Amino acid sequence: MTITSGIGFQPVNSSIGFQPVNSGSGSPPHLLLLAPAILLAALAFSFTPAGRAAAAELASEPPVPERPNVLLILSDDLNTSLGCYGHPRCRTPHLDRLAARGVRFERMYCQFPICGASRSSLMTGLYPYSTGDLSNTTTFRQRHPQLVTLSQLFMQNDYHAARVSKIYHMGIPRDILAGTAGADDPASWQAAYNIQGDEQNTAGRSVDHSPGWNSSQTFLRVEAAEDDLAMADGKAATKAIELLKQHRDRPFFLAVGFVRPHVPLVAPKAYFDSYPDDAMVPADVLADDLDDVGRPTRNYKTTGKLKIRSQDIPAIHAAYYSAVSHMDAQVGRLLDALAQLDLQDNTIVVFSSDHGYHLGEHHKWQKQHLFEQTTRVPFILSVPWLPKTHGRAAERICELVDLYPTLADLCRLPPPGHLQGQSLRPLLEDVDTPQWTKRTALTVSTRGGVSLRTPDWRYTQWNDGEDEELYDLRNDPDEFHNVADQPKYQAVRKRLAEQLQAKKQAAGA
Ligand SMILES: [Ca+2]
Repeated sequence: MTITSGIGFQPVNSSIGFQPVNSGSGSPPHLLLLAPAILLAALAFSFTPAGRAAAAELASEPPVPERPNVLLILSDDLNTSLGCYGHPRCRTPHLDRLAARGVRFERMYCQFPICGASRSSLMTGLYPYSTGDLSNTTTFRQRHPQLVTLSQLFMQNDYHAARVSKIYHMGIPRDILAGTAGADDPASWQAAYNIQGDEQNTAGRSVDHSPGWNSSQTFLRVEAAEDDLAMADGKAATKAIELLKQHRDRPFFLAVGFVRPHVPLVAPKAYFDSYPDDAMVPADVLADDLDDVGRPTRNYKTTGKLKIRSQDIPAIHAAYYSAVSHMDAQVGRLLDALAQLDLQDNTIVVFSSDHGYHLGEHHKWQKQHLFEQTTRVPFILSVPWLPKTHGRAAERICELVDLYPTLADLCRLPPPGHLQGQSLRPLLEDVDTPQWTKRTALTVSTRGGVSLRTPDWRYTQWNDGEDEELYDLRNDPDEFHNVADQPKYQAVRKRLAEQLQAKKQAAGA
């Protein structure tokens, strides 16, 4: 048994049933006293078939740290435009290398396609109906003053928990311009660092690609004259690296929020130069696509409503991908720092986004919709000591609300009783495991919207059930044809409506 010097971890092989014997940070003499007993137990176990299999695995797998660190990276308004998700144009080499050291979740869904409500759900482990956050506010503390958030659980277990930039809701660009905390939950951190950036005022060529839409959320491109380090996400990465250096010798939970590709689309000019407009491919759309959906959603954030001109669409895509690649490079800086600081093998890295994003599919833009592009999020979970699934994709239905119990499980912290998700650990050990029983993902939205995603169907209600949408994903993966009114689908519509109702109630509606 070896002790990783200076960091206070000890290898524990959970697959053969060892419990951590050293709950404090770094007490090697106790370990040495316990070692003979553990060796005897291991020797007896090794005579069983399961024991031999476990011993064989042990030979090739890296040691399990007793108190792993957690680096949680959240991007903002990022859909699955990532190389490792098979995107044909957007380049994300650093997230791709993280995916090679972890599992990529292909069907991970957010619980609310807007920043504030999604983030408070993810950090509390509760569905939005239970947090009470059903818009862009973050008020869960009013309803749950004593709730232990994800990072608080780590704090209570003697971890250092820190936040850099946007984890709970912040208004972008407002809170970045002012360097303010937005709707942060101060109880969640021992230390919190806001990032100030110049956003749309950054020096460089600036173009508004949706000039007819007078809004702070307009598609503004800023080809910055300065480099990565001068951007908001560059500064956030720099601060996070400084914290990794400071806290490398004790267990930490570090949450780093990157604000790109949220608009304004600010990035160094070189990224924009690498995405020429004429290489972009607009989404396939049906002219009458929205004729079959309810009135509350039909006109919400459409190409027409936002006055987006068709000739500007390629430039919007190019600017979005430029911002994604810039953000990806900041992820790369964090991964490099983990390796340089010898933290690579004892740090769990999670990368995700608060929700997906439309870039013209269904004539729609941005968020708060309930189609696949807005509800599905990228989710990469890297656990260095579970290498059998590295580079694999999990195809099973999962929800962001599953993150909290997963991290508690992986770090062997006692999960609080309020959690509404399930640990993803079985999928990290076997991406096809029958142990994963979740079959539905629930996403709530504004306008009385709620959607149930199953492996084969999407069933959505708007206007508190007045309007319905049903998509047969085996035959219509692009969700073009709402079949909720068709006679032959009434049995499945009724079954999904019942499932949705049951899941809503279980989620606290
Ligand atoms: Ca349609």
